[in-house]
Amino acid sequence: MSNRQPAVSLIGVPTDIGAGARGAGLGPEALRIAGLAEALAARGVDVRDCGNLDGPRNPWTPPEQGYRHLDEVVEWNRVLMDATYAELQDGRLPIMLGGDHCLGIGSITAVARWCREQGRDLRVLWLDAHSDFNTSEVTPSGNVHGMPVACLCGLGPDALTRLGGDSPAICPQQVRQIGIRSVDQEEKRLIKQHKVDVYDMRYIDEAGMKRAVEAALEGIDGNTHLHVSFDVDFLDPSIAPGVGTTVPGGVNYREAQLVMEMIADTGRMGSLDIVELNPLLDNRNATAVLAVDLVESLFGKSTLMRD
Ligand code: HAR
Ligand code: MN
Ligand code: MN
Ligand code: MN
Repeated sequence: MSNRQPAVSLIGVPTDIGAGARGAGLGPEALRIAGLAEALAARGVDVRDCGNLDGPRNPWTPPEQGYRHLDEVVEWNRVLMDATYAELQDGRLPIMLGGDHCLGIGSITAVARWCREQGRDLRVLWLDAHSDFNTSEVTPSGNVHGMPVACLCGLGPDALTRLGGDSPAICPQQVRQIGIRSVDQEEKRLIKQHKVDVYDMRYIDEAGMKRAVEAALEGIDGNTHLHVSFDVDFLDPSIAPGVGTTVPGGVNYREAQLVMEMIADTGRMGSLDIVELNPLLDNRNATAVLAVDLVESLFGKSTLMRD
């Protein structure tokens, strides 16, 4: 255990404002109950739990002009952006406890701004079953948790694409997606058009997770800030049932550990989202416990001492 571990700040964002099922708003508490702070502290990490952010209730209304709850989504993301930026300014590694994946807009917009100011190169690793690259024109649901990557890349409503002032917050070339196995028809076209680098389950089947992660991490160096956006539905539903949008054929336990261990080996992770955990659909908090186990690996817990 080394004191090279960064200090972390847990930021709870108890909302399902962008999701298609209720319950992800309970995610932060489930992760706390699964022992996230204690597990990190046991690894020598200085942990600050900032508690939960506050924001509008979920009105649970149908889409308007292609978006569900856009005003509320904007408000939650604004609050999260400010909180994330404040922790980065304080020299800490923010861990966002979601909440649904629309919150990636707020956290990553803050990270992108901070990286620009610090002259750091940002790389975003998007671990997910879904590409989350829909727009209001093509979304099948209007749920904004299917749109965060597009919004961050400048495709979406001004209120989200310009959350941090500048748009786009990031460009598609900074993103690597792993574990993808559910992409809507028109979303596929957008992914291709914007040349997002996707390591889908087919790639993982054929080349293996090691090759996928090596490719996704290629080119990072000492100046890179790695942001990991971990959508729990990345994992196969047999090991992670507690999510609103399960897709079969996902990442298994060992593959997931390998991803996290390889990220830890880079020493470049500077921020993390844990999203889409839905305790109402979980089996005795097993998915939260698994998420904590994987986060421990992100912070260097591997089977053997390697250095
Ligand atoms: N692609 C579908 C939609 O846009 C489902 C998106 C589900 N998204 C998440 N996050 N669970 O990855 O409605
Ligand atoms: Mn997602
Ligand atoms: Mn997903
Ligand atoms: Mn560089």
